[in-house]
Amino acid sequence: MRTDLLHKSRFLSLILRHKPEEANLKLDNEGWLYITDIVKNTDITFDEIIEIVATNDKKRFIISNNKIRASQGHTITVDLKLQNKHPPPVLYHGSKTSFLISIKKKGLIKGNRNHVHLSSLPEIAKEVAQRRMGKSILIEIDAYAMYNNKFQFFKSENGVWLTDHVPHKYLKYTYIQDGRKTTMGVI
Ligand code: HQG
Repeated sequence: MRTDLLHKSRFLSLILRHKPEEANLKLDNEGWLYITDIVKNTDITFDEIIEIVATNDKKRFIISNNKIRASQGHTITVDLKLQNKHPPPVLYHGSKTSFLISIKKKGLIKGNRNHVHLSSLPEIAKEVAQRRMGKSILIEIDAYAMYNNKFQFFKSENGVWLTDHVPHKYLKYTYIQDGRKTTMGVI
């Protein structure tokens, strides 16, 4: 994606997930903004919005009825109207060894976001982990056991698995070292 579009795409993420007030806008309860309002209040044109949505690597945004919203990743409260869904038996989450002591105590928590974000593919979870500095870990989640124990799972419009909290007993860790994996089991 062109650099100027990438900046605009990041700004769209900011206003659609975290701070709509940066563009003097307010999301509706389900996270939508009118495209025309974004065009009015920012330097992003209608055509650029269409191009960003179409070319976004993770399909982060969705357009419907002249409105746009982020498919996941919000820190402001929105109701995406997602239905509880049977997850694949194993899901993955990428994190950092520096978070391990806390993860061991609290499990995976959603922090500022509305959900804990999980992936059906270990490669994607690894990429998520590697967005941050430091030693990465790939965490395997026993989604099969969680679902049987009545935990709810949701799948975002762009295929990210979401849940409220993953207690430590459902986690298994793998350290990622220079692209190689070392399985450490449950710690
Ligand atoms: C960690 C991207 C301490 C967690 C990705 C993560 C994702 C804990 C960080 C989406 C913890 C939160 C979200 C605990 C979890 N103690 N740290 N108990 N439990 N953590 O950015 O999952 O590219 O809020 O491991 O694709 O990294 O933006 O969540 O490192 O789907 O579309 O706390 O962001 O999507 O970080 O990433 P984040 P995330 P986009």
